[in-house]
Amino acid sequence: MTYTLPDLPYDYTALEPHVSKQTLEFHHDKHHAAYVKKYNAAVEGTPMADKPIEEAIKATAGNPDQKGIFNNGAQAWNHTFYWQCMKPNGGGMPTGAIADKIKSDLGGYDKFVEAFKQAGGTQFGSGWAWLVLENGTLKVVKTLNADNPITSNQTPLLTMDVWEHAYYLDYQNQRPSYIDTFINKLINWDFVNQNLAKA
Ligand code: MN3
Repeated sequence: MTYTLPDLPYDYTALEPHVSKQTLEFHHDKHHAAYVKKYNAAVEGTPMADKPIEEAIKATAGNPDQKGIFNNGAQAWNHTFYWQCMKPNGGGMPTGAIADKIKSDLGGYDKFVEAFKQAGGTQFGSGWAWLVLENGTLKVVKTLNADNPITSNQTPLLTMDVWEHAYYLDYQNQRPSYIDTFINKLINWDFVNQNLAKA
């Protein structure tokens, strides 16, 4: 199954001033596009070529001989998910079912913010911070490089890219500023609520 690079769900300037047009052009058109292209090339002619990308990611996780499929497939999936996790005028307090669940499972919005900042800020090198559902309970986790929680039986609800390419043009080395902005100005809680409803 050829994986297609999705268009951004908003205009390239839609997240300014928090994420610049230049960042989205590089991040989507170069980085994400390259992962998609390499994934499709890596699965071509293998049994993975007929499988949905999620199946290919799960089937190749932890297999050193299939790193090309796993790394590019997971990065292709993660970025498609990440774009939807942001929206113009997003961020701040959640509403709806996720707000109640953050209260009951994580101890409230402030605790979520603390845990999410911690996850994103302490991921050494490249990776991702996530809000996931595990056995019906919310958890904040981080993953290294391309890793994705679906390989640990967790359902992703929200993610934040903390690879330098996600923020360097706009924030240089100030990853904490990018994380604060992501939380306060960008999170698309509607998308998180949709993911929770489907889980
Ligand atoms: Mn990225």
